Amino acid sequence: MTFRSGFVTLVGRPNVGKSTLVNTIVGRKVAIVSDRPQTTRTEIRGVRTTATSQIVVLDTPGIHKPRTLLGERTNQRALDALGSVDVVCMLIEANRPIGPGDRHIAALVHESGTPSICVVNKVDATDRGAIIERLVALGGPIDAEGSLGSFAAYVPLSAKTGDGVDGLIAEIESRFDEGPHYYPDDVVTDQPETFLVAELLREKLIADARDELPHSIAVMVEDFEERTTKTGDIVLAFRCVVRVERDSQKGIVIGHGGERLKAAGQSARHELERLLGARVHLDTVVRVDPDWQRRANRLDRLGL
Ligand SMILES: Nc1nc2c(ncn2[C@@H]2O[C@H](COP(=O)(O)OP(=O)(O)OP(=O)(O)O)[C@@H](O)[C@H]2O)c(=O)[nH]1
Ligand SMILES: [Mg+2]
Repeated sequence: MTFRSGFVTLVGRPNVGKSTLVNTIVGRKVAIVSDRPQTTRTEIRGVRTTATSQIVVLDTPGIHKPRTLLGERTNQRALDALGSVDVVCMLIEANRPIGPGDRHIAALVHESGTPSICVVNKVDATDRGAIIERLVALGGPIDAEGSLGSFAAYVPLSAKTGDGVDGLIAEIESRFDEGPHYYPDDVVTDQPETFLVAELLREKLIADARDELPHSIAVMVEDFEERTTKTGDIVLAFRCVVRVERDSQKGIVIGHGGERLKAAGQSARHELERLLGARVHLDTVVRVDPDWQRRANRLDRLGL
């Protein structure tokens, strides 16, 4: 039997569900998710391997009108991931009208010349009639309202419930040629552990954050150590630095008596212990660093 493999990029506006879909395709959480736009800031690879195929799926930052250097860089990362892959999946939301942002991204996808699939996500959040109407409009004349130009396939699904995801996987695999194992069978992501730790802590910190705060937070692991306890248990200890842009934000992140930061840290730790299969210790400090989003040297240091 032939083994098929290849690379697929997920693109779309912020918040359409790209990271959720990556996690569902891979079957493990590799990318953080939030209901705030512009959560993903770097390209993240997820890997799904079966007996007959390997899909390397690239999660990208949502493409948006940039207001900071960080925004410019994240957009560029998404654009870079459009070429040099076998398939591009453009995600839109079933429960929201198509807007200028979607049309802009669709034009970029078509320009790339890469075989493309239009994924209509969040079908669980709207009714069947609306989904069918959306699909009919998408397949209509290219310049008609509701069309995004011509895609090789249209797949309605729910990244959240998994409904329809097998259909997308089949569409992707059918466009792959015979190929190698790009990653060993047990690998699900290319990210180092320290990146996952920083991202999960950021996810917990932005989960109940309001207004601009989610955008102002950056998390980095500055130090890592593997310790053995007296009883012989291994503990993975990470020193995390949370950056915010203003003093007032520092207070909000830490919370009254440190409660908020503690709760976020605990929640991240529990999830990390499950994912890494080891005991985890997080040691976290919060620093104010005005304009970290606008300064190239800061972004370089943060790997952003
Ligand atoms: N109802 C519903 N919600 C979903 C679905 N997929 C994702 N979401 C929600 O949509 C929000 C955004 O999901 P993400 O996966 O973070 O979106 P994203 O496209 O990666 O966003 P950026 O990283 O900001 O570009 C979260 O609140 C998800 O829980 C879905 O199939 N159904
Ligand atoms: Mg994302």
